[in-house]
Amino acid sequence: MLVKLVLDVFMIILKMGGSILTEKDLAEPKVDYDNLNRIAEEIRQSLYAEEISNDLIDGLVIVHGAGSFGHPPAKKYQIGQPFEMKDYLEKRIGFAEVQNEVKKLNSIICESLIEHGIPVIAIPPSSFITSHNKRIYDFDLNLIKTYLREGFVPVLFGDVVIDDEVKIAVISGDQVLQYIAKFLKSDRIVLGTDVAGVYTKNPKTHDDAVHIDEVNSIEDIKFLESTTNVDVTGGMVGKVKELLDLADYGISSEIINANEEGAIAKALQGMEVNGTKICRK
Ligand code: ATP
Ligand code: IP8
Repeated sequence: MLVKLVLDVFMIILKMGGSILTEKDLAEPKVDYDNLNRIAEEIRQSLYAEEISNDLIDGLVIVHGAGSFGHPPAKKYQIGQPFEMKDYLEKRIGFAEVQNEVKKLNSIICESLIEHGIPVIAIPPSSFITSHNKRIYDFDLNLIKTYLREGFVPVLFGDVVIDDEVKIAVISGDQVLQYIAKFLKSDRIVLGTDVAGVYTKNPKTHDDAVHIDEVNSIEDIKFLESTTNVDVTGGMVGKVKELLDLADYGISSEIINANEEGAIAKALQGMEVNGTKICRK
């Protein structure tokens, strides 16, 4: 049975997708500053909105994706794929490169959030999380709890980690979110990406894609293709699988379109926003 580790705070996790914060289809790392600064402003407004209790600031965790900073090098070096020991040096260089890139993105994101008056503290997963066969198994949440108690907003992200089976692995921001949400029992989980949730097909490439309002089981998404060939962590399908896993613990989440001005602010404040809800029936 899960024990709620953070007590008596209304806890929200916001994932800002790499598709919205970066130009993800590019092979070169590129930040979308317009989106980043707009979303930072929406977060600021939500944290300090009069109708919202000040307690909110005690309970916000931000997770972001790797976008065009992390996915291209992770793909180039095939981090997480089996390899021979003679290739380990090259793999370690790849690991270092990916970590350095996601750190750069994290630094840019944190800079914008700080400029908008949000007291963020970056907590890089590679510095304290390890995995077993690409799934997180060692993740000490105490530091996150401590920062939350002190009124900070912890910022984590998709990163590379040491794995006891495949030696080095990529863990998505969605997996990080899922783990935190599960063990800290989050009250609201919002994932902002560049489409309004899940469709029957990729809405960016198929005009006939139909929106899915609610996903309750893996059966609902079995026909979906993987995102783009850039994403090393399963794209939209990988995201929904993580969220269904979370739904098994009675925790529901919503994927929304962060391109829509005001959508993140509304979702953080608990208002209705177009998107896809992931929950068990
Ligand atoms: P990151 O993983 O870098 O944080 P993200 O969380 O923003 O990125 P992606 O994993 O890139 O999100 O998933 C969103 C993308 O999934 C959209 O840009 C969309 O084009 C693509 N996609 C593919 N198939 C579908 C589908 N059936 N429904 C919705 N989006 C889809
Ligand atoms: O962008 C991927 O995390 P995501 C992390 O949340 C890396 O899928 C390092 C590519």
